[in-house]
Amino acid sequence: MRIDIVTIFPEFFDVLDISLLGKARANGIIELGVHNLRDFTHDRHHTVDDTPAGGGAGMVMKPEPWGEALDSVLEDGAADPIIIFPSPAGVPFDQKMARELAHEEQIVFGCGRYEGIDQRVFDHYAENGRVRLVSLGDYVLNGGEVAVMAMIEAIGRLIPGVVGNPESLVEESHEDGLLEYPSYTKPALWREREVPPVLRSGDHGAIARWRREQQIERTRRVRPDLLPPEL
Ligand code: 6GU
Repeated sequence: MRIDIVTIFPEFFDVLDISLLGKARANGIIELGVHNLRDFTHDRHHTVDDTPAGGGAGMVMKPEPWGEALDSVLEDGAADPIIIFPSPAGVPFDQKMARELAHEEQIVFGCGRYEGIDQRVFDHYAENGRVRLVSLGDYVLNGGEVAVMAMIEAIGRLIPGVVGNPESLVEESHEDGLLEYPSYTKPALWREREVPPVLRSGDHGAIARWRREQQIERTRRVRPDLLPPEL
């Protein structure tokens, strides 16, 4: 998969050199390009924003640098890229979307700052390709960079070969629509708290049933909105 990021803070993404994603890049599974929006300006001050049409507070990102940056990134990219703009006004990002995006050949992330990007940028690229506004949740971040980091981590670990043991992807929160069950390791007794005896029983059927009950109980308690109607 090829991932391109357009941002005014390219250093933000230096951390993608490390950990699981860094290894995936070294192995050639993920190809990453980080592009500075200011490189696509032509004035002395590398201006990327201007006052909002119609008045009001804050600044809006100008369309011209975005047009040049995105054209350049799309020029030598995949046949059918998807462009994602992180935005609190977008559709909610979830595990299902992460799974779908893990199959893309090229994802381009456009990180907005200030009060947003001139609407014509979205409209222009949506006319000839796939454009999505995507939100991490119902709160406001100063810019899209942190949101894009989260999305790249969620998508990247679902690409075959990125996570060493694919089985570890199966039994985790949201994969089967429920929250994950609690995990324990040795020692059997720690600070007067013991590992639930069923997990030490060797009875795999009983363990599977206990874990399932724990998933349902936990989901009902903290995320009743996720609970399927039959539960
Ligand atoms: Cl994707 N972007 C910004 N700027 N704020 C957010 C968000 C995204 N998701 C939640 N808040």
